Amino acid sequence: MKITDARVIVSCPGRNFVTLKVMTDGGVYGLGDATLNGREKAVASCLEDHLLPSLIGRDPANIEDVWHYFYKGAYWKRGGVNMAAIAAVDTALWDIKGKVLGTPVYNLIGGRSRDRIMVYAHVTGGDAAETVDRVHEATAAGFRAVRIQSGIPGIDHTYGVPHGRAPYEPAEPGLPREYFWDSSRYLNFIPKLFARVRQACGDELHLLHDVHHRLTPVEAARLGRELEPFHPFWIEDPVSGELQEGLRLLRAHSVVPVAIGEVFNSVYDYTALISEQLIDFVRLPPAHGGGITHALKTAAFASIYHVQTGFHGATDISPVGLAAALHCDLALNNFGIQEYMPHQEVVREVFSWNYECRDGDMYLSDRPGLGVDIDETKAKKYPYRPASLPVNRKTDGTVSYW
Ligand code: EZ4
Ligand code: CO
Repeated sequence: MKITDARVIVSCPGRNFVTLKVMTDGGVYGLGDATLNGREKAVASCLEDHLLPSLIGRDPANIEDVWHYFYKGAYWKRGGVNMAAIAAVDTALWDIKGKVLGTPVYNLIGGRSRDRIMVYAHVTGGDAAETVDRVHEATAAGFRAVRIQSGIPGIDHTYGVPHGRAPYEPAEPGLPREYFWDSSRYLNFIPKLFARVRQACGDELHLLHDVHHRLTPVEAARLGRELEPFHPFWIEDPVSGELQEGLRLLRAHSVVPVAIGEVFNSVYDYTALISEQLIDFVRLPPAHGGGITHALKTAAFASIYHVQTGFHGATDISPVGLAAALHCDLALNNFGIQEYMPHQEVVREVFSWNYECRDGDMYLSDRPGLGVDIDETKAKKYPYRPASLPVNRKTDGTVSYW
């Protein structure tokens, strides 16, 4: 079998998605997600200008060889743009292999380790009272795990806390907006939020929280300690991921479980964090970390140290990327939990998929390959629209992490 053609489809049904479609002489094609929020065109160019010309003519069956050809052969290794492009190629080849063999991808990577995939829902309120109300709505809908985020008293507009019930998209049209941040107000508030939610919802519900990389290591240690009585399932990105040493300080002072890595792009970002057992969950999803091939490698390394997966699954991962994560979730022994933020309704016009969320669990059908398709005619109806993630400033104007 030979790869005959490959094209990049950039489409904006409600938000921008970059999808790779790889065609073969057998008539079978495969899809990969190449969406990198706010850097869509860079990944499209990486594919069109640099990877795809040397992909044409190769045998799609040789996934491991193609992966290493692009990873080791590039000379410039790693990087978000490069690894998202390699991920798209890799995922498309797994999709092709599944379709050719007539079996779902999870069957090619170990089969089912479970029947259903526990997901966590996003719960966000303007304040603590509204957050509690929305947690009740999520548990009524069957979710057993929720990520709680809330507006912070004294901070005007916080990233990740949308106004009202508008569909939440992490990027907004146009140039980056600027939001404000105040760690001291945040640290004073979050333990109170957890106390209220625990009191209202009892001990069983899994509570997660995303710090969005904003704290210094010692601030993160304080947060970890103060949240311990409410036994969170995890706190996510407590410090910026590039400071691996920061996790040592947090770990020395708190037993709060830690999830990290949605902005990572390879197993090498994790070597100290996993081998020193400084974290508990790996967030790097297949779509941003070299595809299914590299996600399996990262997960296998994590499993040796009893670290589990908790893949990123926000709406800027397309249905193709989410399906790739779900096939891994079903197959991996050290699966922990999967993030799930439903796509806007309009996304169904362009993509069709084979997963379904019921009562807080995700189920995958046994459709061969990934089980996701794209309608290219519909995709053309929604041309690319520039959108950006916001920039955070401290209340005195200093640019900060977020
Ligand atoms: O900020 O996906 O855990 N989820 C998140 C997301 C990310 C966006 C960035 O593109 O932190 O909301
Ligand atoms: Co996050």
